[in-house]
Amino acid sequence: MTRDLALAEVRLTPILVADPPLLNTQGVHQPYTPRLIVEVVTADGITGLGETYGDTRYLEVARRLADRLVGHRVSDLNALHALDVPVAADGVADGVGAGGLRGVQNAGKLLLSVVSAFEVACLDALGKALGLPVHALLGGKLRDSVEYSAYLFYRWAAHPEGAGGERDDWGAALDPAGVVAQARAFVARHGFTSFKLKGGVFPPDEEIAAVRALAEAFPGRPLRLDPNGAWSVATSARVARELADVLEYLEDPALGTPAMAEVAARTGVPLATNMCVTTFAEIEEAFTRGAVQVVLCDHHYWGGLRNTQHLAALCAAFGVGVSMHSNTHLGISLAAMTQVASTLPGLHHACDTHYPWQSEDVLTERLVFDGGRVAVGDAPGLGVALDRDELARLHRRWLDDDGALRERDDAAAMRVAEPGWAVPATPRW
Ligand code: GKR
Ligand code: MG
Repeated sequence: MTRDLALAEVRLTPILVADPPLLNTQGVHQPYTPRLIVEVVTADGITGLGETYGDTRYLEVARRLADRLVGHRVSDLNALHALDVPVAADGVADGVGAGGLRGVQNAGKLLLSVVSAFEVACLDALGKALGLPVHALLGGKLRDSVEYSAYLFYRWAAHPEGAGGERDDWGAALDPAGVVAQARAFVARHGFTSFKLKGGVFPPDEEIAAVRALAEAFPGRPLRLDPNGAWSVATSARVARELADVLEYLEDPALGTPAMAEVAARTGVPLATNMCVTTFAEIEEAFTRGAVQVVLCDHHYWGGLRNTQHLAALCAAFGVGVSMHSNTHLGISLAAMTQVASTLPGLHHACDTHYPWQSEDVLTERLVFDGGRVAVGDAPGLGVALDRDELARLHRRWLDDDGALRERDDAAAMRVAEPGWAVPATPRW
């Protein structure tokens, strides 16, 4: 039977999803984080799902893109990158983005993040139309499950008084003992065997102590530390030296390719990044200078699942490793991350995910970590289904918000606890 793969409708639903008070160099996560759920509906009535950042500037671009998509065939994935969508008019300022710590922000990256959600939604719909999982559309899976790392954060037990938000039972983690307790909870709840600590929050010696405590509690397990570029070259080199025997890699110790290249020249610890290599244009300088040994792919940054595969191929050509970055995300993205990760031949590191921190989701069934791994589904498309009641509830929260939470702003969230707080100048230490 011939399917009509042309899009008849595109639905965009911005939502606010509960987020715990996780600390980073830019402040603290807000009680609710904006995400955008994308639905593409074919003329035959097949719906494909995608998910991306939900801040207004992404939403505006997504609306423009959606307008151009009716009549577009879900199999025309290359054409998604050729649609004429004005972005610069959104006044996206160049500079290090507070929301997402994704290196320099610019209009091109913003567009790729929006396109990524449409590409995933089209692949989901195409897979459903053909009766094939997304990984089959990407050339087929190489593994039946994908390993994720426990993403440890310094955090408060609850959002500050008056900030609102949902409560959870993770407790505070503000010192080495708290970090180890959090890691044990991750193991007990999800079976993770590899750990990443988000750093850049406390002075480096405290974070070194936390990683040492993890190494003692979990001997031989892969450990990573990521201060999001908060350190000078000298501090980065010192931390690398002090943790050389326990680190799998050190992630973005210093900000930018030149600084990372200097650190790399001073240490044998592999350096990873999701900040200085976030577009194809940034690869040449970083790779030829030996600034990074591992690149964290992220389909939201790179413009989709197929670009993620292209990135992995380029990394392989240069002998650079691949891992996977995450930002606050829900199950649609976790399903997409798992499907593409299953197809990457050179993936030798556990992927990052924020999913265990998200108590809410828009799926009828949450994805499950078993032994720290997510099974690679073989059901058509992404293999996930939308819970429309939950989508409506989280959208209602977005509608009811006065606008304050519709843009992720970790510094503003921090000021609720500490009025006058400002993002520290870089390098902080
Ligand atoms: O969620 O606070 C956070 C993270 O710091 C996130 O914003 C980063 O983009 O996870 C990220 C990273 O690896 O740099
Ligand atoms: Mg990082």
